[in-house]
Amino acid sequence: MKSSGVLSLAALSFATAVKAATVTYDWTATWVWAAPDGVGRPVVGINNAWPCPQIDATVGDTVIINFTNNLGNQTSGLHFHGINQVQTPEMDGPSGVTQCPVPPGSTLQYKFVVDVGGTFWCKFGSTAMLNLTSDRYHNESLTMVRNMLQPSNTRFAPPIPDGMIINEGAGLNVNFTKGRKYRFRMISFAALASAMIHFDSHDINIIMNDADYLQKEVKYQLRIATAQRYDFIIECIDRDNDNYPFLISLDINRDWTNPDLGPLQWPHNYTGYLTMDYNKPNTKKDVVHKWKPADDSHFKPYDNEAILGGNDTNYDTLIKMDFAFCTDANGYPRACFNNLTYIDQKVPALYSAATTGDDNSNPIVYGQINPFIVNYGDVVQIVVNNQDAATHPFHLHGHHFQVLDRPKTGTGDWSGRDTNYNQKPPRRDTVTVMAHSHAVLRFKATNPGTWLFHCHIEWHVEMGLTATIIEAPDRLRNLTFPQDHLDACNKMGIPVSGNAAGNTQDYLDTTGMVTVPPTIYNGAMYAGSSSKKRGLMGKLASGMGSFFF
Ligand SMILES: *[C@@H]1O[C@H](CO)[C@@H](O)[C@H](O)[C@H]1NC(C)=O
Ligand SMILES: *[C@@H]1O[C@H](CO)[C@@H](O)[C@H](O)[C@H]1NC(C)=O
Ligand SMILES: *[C@@H]1O[C@H](CO)[C@@H](O)[C@H](O)[C@H]1NC(C)=O
Ligand SMILES: *[C@@H]1O[C@H](CO)[C@@H](O)[C@H](O)[C@H]1NC(C)=O
Ligand SMILES: *[C@@H]1O[C@H](CO)[C@@H](O)[C@H](O)[C@H]1NC(C)=O
Ligand SMILES: *[C@@H]1O[C@H](CO)[C@@H](O)[C@H](O)[C@H]1NC(C)=O
Ligand SMILES: *[C@@H]1O[C@H](CO)[C@@H](O)[C@H](O)[C@H]1NC(C)=O
Ligand SMILES: *[C@@H]1O[C@H](CO)[C@@H](O)[C@H](O)[C@H]1NC(C)=O
Ligand SMILES: [Cu+2]
Repeated sequence: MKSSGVLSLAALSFATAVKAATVTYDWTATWVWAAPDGVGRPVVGINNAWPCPQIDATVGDTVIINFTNNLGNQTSGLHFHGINQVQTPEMDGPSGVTQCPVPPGSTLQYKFVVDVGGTFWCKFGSTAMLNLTSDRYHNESLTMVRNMLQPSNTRFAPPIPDGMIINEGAGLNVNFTKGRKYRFRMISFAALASAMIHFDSHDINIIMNDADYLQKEVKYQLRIATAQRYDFIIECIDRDNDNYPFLISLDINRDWTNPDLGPLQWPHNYTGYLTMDYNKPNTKKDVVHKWKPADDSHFKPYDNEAILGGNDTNYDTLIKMDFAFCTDANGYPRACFNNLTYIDQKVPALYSAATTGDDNSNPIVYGQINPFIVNYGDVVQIVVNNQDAATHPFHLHGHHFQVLDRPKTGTGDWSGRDTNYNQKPPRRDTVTVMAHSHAVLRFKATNPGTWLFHCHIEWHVEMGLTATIIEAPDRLRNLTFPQDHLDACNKMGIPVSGNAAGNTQDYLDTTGMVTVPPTIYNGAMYAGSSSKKRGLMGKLASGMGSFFF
């Protein structure tokens, strides 16, 4: 799988660059025992510790991470969620896409420039200033994925979380002082569930989504889907004179706006406090009678950037993806775009793009990874038709897209008419698409690379709900890779050139490409160099995912 033991990275402060610096880290992944909610299990730690360290950098800085995989029984890698990797597509991290999985005992260096400010994440990142939330699974992920990917799972059911954790178990309690404003940076590392948040007696002043500044929005409730980030301000005002509870609830409904679902289920509540007086006991509960979170598709970008292309109809390339669950040739449950599930190939997509000459603009070269070719400079419009009865959060690597339209549940597929779009659309990198409805997104193709577009529910990634944007292939033809990246491939026995099947003679010959997903799921399990399997986000591998603040 493309996301081999990916540890996603945390938290960069967003100060404006004064003078570009280089920040270097030495990170070794090892198994450590952790019990953030009282139930222990092995998790992937960095330098023998968990929670993992935070990266602090400034826009313009170069970040270098020497990453060593000492997990012993699993391949791994790092992905820097929300960092666009401008001019460094080979540093994006997903195994099978921009690199090979890093086998145990190997070291590989990530080096990139921080292109935008804001809150990003390292799946293992958590510090006092960062506040985080997650759903929590007690079972081992490999077992859960194997149980899910069985022909008997005809309802495509994902594992349901056992609970929720906030700030890796540390909780969230804010010392609340009159006259002060508190900036929260909320990150969802959840594998499945979104979270709702509401503060007793206080507005939520939303100023940023997914590291993009917004015109301030004053709201009462917010919903954060897996992989999203929100920065908001809570003010301690003159009349405040109490300890105020706030409520975070896991949203495990398939679609919280659907009135036909029966009684709403909010099984996992967390109450935190804005504490003004430590001598008062924190016993008050924040009660929410109905969740009606802010509609983030109507937020406005701080910089007022206009719709790309200048108007509703002016774009160069249309990528239309119909998403529905599907069944493969062996009767296993999968998720499909346009009736095709993503299947990991022999050669990582970026390596194929770099080594197949002019043919790299032909999607056939890449195999069944749902490749979409876009040309340099194109204004690209992505339309996702969600034909499922649940909402899904879709995430794009390499870009922050504009959200032109994200209509309500039951709207159905996109009509094909480009009208009534947001003229100043919010930009972000993860958007929730409503059930039986669609979303219209745009970005400008000025970042050559091979970028994943996928549902960020980890279970759906494992079912194949992923596409690959092959951006500006003519500018990828002479891309070179660092020797340590090539070494990882060699050690894994993975070819580094040719088409998806590793054919270096006839790039359009599809012989040897993988067209049916394997029936036995091995995730990132490593059993010596013969194992080419990749899989499982580190999050799942470690059973973690957390909602951070
Ligand atoms: C990271 O690796 C590079 C190349 O091997 C080395 O020069 C550098 O000293 C390492 N940095 C740290 C902090 O270990
Ligand atoms: C949470 O975020 C607030 C605002 O940034 C910060 O003051 C506080 O220390 C953080 N608390 C925890 C427990 O992380
Ligand atoms: C975890 O394992 C137990 C015991 O096998 C099983 O009953 C439970 O359903 C599993 N939970 C998940 C979320 O897979
Ligand atoms: C919050 O206040 C308590 C009690 O005064 C103090 O012990 C604690 O260190 C404070 N926490 C922070 C993050 O300032
Ligand atoms: C969780 O919070 C919601 C909203 O206030 C409430 O309706 C529900 O009863 C709570 N659930 C539990 C188990 O406390
Ligand atoms: C997917 O398959 C269905 C049923 O066979 C068909 O109606 C539909 O047109 C196909 N969609 C695409 C995008 O190929
Ligand atoms: C790639 O390299 C070849 C050989 O060095 C050169 O002829 C060609 O112009 C380069 N192509 C691009 C797109 O830079
Ligand atoms: C790898 O080792 C860890 C820690 O001992 C263990 O929890 C995990 O199940 C192992 N993974 C596999 C795939 O065997
Ligand atoms: Cu999904």
